[in-house]
Amino acid sequence: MKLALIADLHGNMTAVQALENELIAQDVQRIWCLGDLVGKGPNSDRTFDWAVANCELILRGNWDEGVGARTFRADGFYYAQLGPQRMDKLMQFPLEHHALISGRRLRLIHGRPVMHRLLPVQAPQEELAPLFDPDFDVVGYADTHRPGLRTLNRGLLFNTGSVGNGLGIPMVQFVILEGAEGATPAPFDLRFFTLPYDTEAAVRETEAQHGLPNGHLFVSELKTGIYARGSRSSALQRPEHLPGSPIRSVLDLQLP
Ligand SMILES: [Mn+2]
Repeated sequence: MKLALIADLHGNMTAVQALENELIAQDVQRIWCLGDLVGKGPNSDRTFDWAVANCELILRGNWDEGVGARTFRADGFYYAQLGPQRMDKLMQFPLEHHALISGRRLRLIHGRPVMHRLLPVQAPQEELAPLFDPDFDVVGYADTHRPGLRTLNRGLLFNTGSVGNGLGIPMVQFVILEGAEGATPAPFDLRFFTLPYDTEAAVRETEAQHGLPNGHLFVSELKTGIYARGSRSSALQRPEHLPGSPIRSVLDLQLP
């Protein structure tokens, strides 16, 4: 079985089209999406529709939940772009999925909101180990927008990276898992892809969406792969969320 694990499309349909072409070239028919279809990028409606049409499984990420639950008034652009039917579906995606592949018990999540804060694969072992409870062998997630792999005492932890908002490497990032479905021990193979795509076209798409919240920061991330939203000043562009809640809680919930 050959299975693509993708995540963090974030409204970047130019990146998703490049992904689709590569999955066809790699003869991958099955796609599981670990969430964050929407927000940040220019075309949340189109990435949502692509995922629904092409993915066997879609998990709910922190951005899907933030938008779907109408957490932030500044996100009104996304509500209008998605429309009520897609908005309703966002909150119906499950938060996690379990599978048995090559005899390994696999747990898949987006990251947040199952994780209470953003955890890179380099996070302290004591924070990551509970993800393997009660008896998982492999945990796969996304959320950081950076691919990663780590062998913990509890098992294998991997991160798919991001399709539409790759950080560190500003390309389409995803994983192809090869294994045999079921309990029989067998090879379990992960391939980490970093796929170049037409980032200039993605920038043009973003700049054409007038009113996209923090569109200039998304353009900066597309061009450089350097996270642009971490500064206090960018957090303060959402002032209506700040009274009564520290800036840090806003960052924890919504970023990247
Ligand atoms: Mn994300």
